[in-house]
Order: sequence, then structure tokens, then C-alpha cells
Amino acid sequence: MAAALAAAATLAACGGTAGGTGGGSEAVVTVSVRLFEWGIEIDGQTVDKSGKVELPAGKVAFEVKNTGMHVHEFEVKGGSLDAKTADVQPGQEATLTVDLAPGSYEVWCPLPGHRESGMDGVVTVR
Ligand SMILES: [Cu+2]
Repeated sequence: MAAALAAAATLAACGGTAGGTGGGSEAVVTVSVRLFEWGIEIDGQTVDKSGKVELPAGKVAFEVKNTGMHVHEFEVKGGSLDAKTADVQPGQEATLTVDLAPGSYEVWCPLPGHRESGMDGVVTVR
């Protein structure tokens, strides 16, 4: 357990801008994702099938970190969206930027057997 849990610098962009006129909403919200055996955490919350983990609609950059000992990937699917990272080696990170509409999204690790082992859940986008 020597892994220094480098504080995941979550640039929580507190979207305080009230209804900007004209400009597109291009703010990207950064969300930290942790992959491990056997589960997925989003901003420190364990993802399960309940959908209790919520994300904001709009552009979201998933900063995916593999803190496990196996290769993992992160996939998110809902509505017309289906996106995933490439392999993330142990200790490595990858960023997956997507545009989320409100709704329910599945998140999981698509590597064989990993989803069944617990790397599986649902997030709710509002
Ligand atoms: Cu995996």
C-alpha cells in the first residue's frame, strides 16, 4: 500500500456563470474516475447500479486513473453516446471527454470478465 494517493486535483469548475448571453456553454467539467479491482469510483463515490452518482449535463472530461494492478478501460454509454478509453495500464491515466445529455448512463470496464467482477454501474446525468 505504498501508493501515494496523489490528491486528484479535481478542478471543480463551479459553474457560477448565470446564463451567459450568446456564448456557447463550453465549460468542461472535470470528473475524476478511479479504476481498480474490482470497481469504479467517480469523484470518490463508488459507482453501483443504483444511479446515485450524478454528473452534470454538458461537456465532461473523465480523468481516468487506473490504481489497480491489472489493465483496465473505462466505457460510458447512454442515449446516442458510446465512448471509451483505450487500455489504461496500472498507474496510468487517460482522459475521455464527452458531451452528456440528461439521462442514465452505464459505465463499466469492457475488458473480459471485469464488468462481471464489479466494474459496472450506472450514473445519472442531470
Ligand atoms: Cu477492468
